[in-house]
Amino acid sequence: MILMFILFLGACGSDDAGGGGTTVDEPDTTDEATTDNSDEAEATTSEKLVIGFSQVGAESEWRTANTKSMQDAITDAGHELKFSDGQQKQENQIKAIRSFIAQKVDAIVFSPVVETGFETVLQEAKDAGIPVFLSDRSVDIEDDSLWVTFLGSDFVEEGRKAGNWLVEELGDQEDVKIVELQGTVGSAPAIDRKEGFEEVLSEHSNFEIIKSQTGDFTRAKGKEVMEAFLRSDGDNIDVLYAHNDDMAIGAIQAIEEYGLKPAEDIVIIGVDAVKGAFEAMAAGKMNVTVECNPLFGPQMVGLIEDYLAGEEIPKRVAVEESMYTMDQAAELLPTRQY
Ligand code: GYE
Repeated sequence: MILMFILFLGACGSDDAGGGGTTVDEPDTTDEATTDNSDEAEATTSEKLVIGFSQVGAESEWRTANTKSMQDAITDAGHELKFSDGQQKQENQIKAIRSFIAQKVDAIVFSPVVETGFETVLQEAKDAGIPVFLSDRSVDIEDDSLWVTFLGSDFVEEGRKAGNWLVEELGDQEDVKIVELQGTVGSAPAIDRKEGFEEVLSEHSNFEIIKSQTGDFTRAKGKEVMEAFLRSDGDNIDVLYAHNDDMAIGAIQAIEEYGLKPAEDIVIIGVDAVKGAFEAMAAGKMNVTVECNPLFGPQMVGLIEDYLAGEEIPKRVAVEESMYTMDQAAELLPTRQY
């Protein structure tokens, strides 16, 4: 009993060292691939944490599934969640992070709507000693000490997968004309999915992207922009590459209203692999979707707990994913969780 009491006192003592509000020493930078928190307080894993989550918005099926996964994981682990929906606006996210700092949360989960412009607020979080965990989307900031880790998908690879599928399907066809629905301007998935796709196509001269415009990752805008594409290029369009399924689904409606057959007259490629895409594929209206798995709430909570318990965390953690075609859709649809 006495020994246990001494151990308990020891644990309490070390807890004080990592208290909020103080700037912590720079972590050892000898290993750039990890964030080492071993100087920090130990044994905080069983503690109830207060976690602030600044989410992008509610723009897509993917986002809804991701929000739920994160909320469930945080509350199921017995922690308290402070949630903020940024409504796809950077200024809302900056405000939310400032409010989390003022409330002295233990950790911030942050899914940045765009890649740039968050330096100042992330520096404020660092100065307050609050660790930031990048969720789903990363930032384009040189000082990587402003966040602990980035947990999310490899969007460039998703773009490559879309491109490779297209090359396999239509590689021997002459003069293939593609329209592209981009995600939110300046967001990591829009930039990277474009880059990966173009990287593959650049090696095949029979493909040409004739129109490329943002649909902001929503069905409504996807439909609207596709209508404009059809008005200007009508029967010339062979392929639609949409940076997410919601925009593809909006575009499918536009194509039908225009009097063409989606998946037959125009090949439809989406990204995310949400239920709506499986339904469209099972109905023969969409050809393929590249998976982007949003269900990484439990993985994120694990990283936060490990970090606050003093463990070394990799700077980059990937989410595992695949891709699915029309002929697999009906069989897999009942098993899809998002
Ligand atoms: O693909 C899209 C959502 O950042 C991976 O954001 C996410 C993307 C996802 O709006 O549907």
